[in-house]
This record gives sequence, structure tokens and C-alpha cells, in this order.
Amino acid sequence: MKTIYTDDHRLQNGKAELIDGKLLPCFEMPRRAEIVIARVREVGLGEVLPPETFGRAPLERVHKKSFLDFLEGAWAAWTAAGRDWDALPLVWQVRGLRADREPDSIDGKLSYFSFDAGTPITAGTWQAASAAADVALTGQKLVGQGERAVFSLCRPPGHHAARDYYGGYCFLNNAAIAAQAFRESGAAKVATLDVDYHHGNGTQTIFYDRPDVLFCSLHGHPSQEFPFFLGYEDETGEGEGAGFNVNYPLHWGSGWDTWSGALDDACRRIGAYGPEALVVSLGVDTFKDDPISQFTLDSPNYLEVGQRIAALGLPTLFVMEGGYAVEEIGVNAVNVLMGFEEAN
Ligand code: SP5
Ligand code: ZN
Repeated sequence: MKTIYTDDHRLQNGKAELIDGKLLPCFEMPRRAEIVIARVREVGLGEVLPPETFGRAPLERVHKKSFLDFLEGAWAAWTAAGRDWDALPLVWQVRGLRADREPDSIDGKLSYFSFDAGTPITAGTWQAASAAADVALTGQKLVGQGERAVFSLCRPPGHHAARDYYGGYCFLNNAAIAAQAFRESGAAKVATLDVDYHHGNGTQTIFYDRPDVLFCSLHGHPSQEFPFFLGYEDETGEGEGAGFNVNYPLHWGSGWDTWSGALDDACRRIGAYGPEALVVSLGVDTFKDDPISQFTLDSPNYLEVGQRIAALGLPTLFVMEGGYAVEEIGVNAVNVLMGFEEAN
């Protein structure tokens, strides 16, 4: 299996996130991708290729133009305001507050286009995030050209980013951008399978009213876990998209038996849908020692995850998402890919 990778991810190197009531060093750090690419090379997974550059057009198919303009210019506006630290938002537009006015000031815009204070914008954020989207798009192109599977080693991750907001360590929704690119290159139906510990609220909302992209997600129950406000079982899609959104919220402490049962059901749904391509949002924060998560999967389980995904027999793009047990992230993520290859 080929891997798409660029060092540009290092340009996203936030100082701190708001978590547990403190500003702590970012869990989403460059070392995560360094460990994964080292493991890819160590096991000889396959060729490692740099991304092509696709520009803004494929991003605009998924994200709102004003949101992309904001992301691209946020750091310049922040430093122009005299700030000398990472950019974080202050306040959000909740019930009864107005969503129809985009503020002019950078502080207002940060709040308007974000949903948490865990996702610092830094000098290199736009460059890193747009490179990650190119990593996803390059993988999509190769799968479209006939590769059975490709690993897009995206960083920063993407599945929490929606059409017009960022958060959850995500700026651009790499998996959604790739799924949309599959549609535009001729696939009539595309499935997305999100196995990250957290609900892929961004991907869900982007495709919620569409029947052409199925979204299936296994994740920490929103009654307990970030992002809290989406990911329940009764979210099944709306309008034309009714029936094409499938959530498997699982409670804290869930282990392999519970989790793999949900995976099997998701795979059954994907098989029944009959897509021409599959995009996997590959997070390994389901790991037992993940510092911010509460499931108990162990490293060998990830081999079996890959095997079960391979059994679908679909052209598959793996897109890297979360995983914060940094020293183990390489083994765990690459185990999924090795399990897939062995079953192939
Ligand atoms: C891509 C991805 O995996 N994003 C995850 C974003 C999680 N943000 C913070 C979650 C905070 C949960 N509380 C953790 C308590 C640890 N002591
Ligand atoms: Zn996650």
C-alpha cells in the first residue's frame, strides 16, 4: 500500500489547548505523524510519495468560501492585532445568539468560525492544513486510478471540521474533501467509515442531506464525550439523505467485543449500500492507553480492524485522524493497514 506524506504537517505546532480547565501542551503534535511515517517505513508498507498540489477548488466543494478566506488569513490578522501567541477563540454563538453576522475583528471571527478552544491557529496552520488536504486528494486520485488502497497520512486531522467551522484539532475536513473528489471523478456512491474515538461531526454534517455519501461512525457516546452535541443514534440523515447516516455511540469503557460488534454492523450497512469507493477516517484514539479517550482496544485488535475493512472488497482510502498515545500511534495505525494488506 502506498502512503502519501509531507513534512509540511510540522507547520501546525500549537503551544497549548484548553483541556481539563488548563492550558496544556497540545495533544495533537507533529511527533504523531513522525511516529506513524517511521512505522510505515519500518514495516515496509510500500512506497511513500509526496502530495500533489490541488489548490482551493476541491476545498470549496466542501467548505464555505468565507470560512476558507478566514482560515487562510487568520494568522496575519491575529499578528496585525499585536498578538504574540497562538490564536484561540473566546466565546461562541449558542442558543439565541446571532449566527447571521460574521464579525469584523479577528477575535470575533475566531469565535464565529470555531467550536472549541482546543484548536490553536498558528503561523503555519493554513499551510499545514491545506497540505493535509492535498495528501488526502493525492491518495484519492491514486485510488481513482486503480490502486486497491492508499494511506493518506494527513496531519492536522479533519473529521471535526464542518462546512464553516473548525475545532477538535481539525481545520479542513480531509476525508470529506476526498469523498467529494471521488464523487466528482465519477463514483456514484461513496461510503465513509469513521473509526476515530470521537464522533466525526464535520463529516456527518457535510453529507447529512445527501444520499450519495453514506456516513458511518463508531465513537464515544455524546452524552459523555467530546464533541457532545452530535453523534446520537437517532441522527439518520435528513431530506434526500434520510437513511444515509449511521451512528454507533458507545459508552466509556467499551472494549473490543462491543466495538467490533458495531464495526461489523457498520460494514454490513456499507456493503448493503453498494458504494464504488470507501474513505476510512482512521483514528486510533480508541487505544486503551490513549490519554484523552476511554475505550480499551489493544494493539493486536487493529490488525483485525484492517482485515474486516478489507473484507468489504472496496477501493479504499485511509485518512489519518486522531490517536494521542504518541509512542504507540505508529504500531496501532499501521496495524490497521497491515491487517488490510494481509487479508487482501
Ligand atoms: C481528531 C481528534 O481526535 N480530535 C479530538 C479532539 C478532542 N478534544 C478534547 C477532548 C477532551 C476530552 N476530555 C479529556 C479528559 C482527559 N483528562
Ligand atoms: Zn479522535
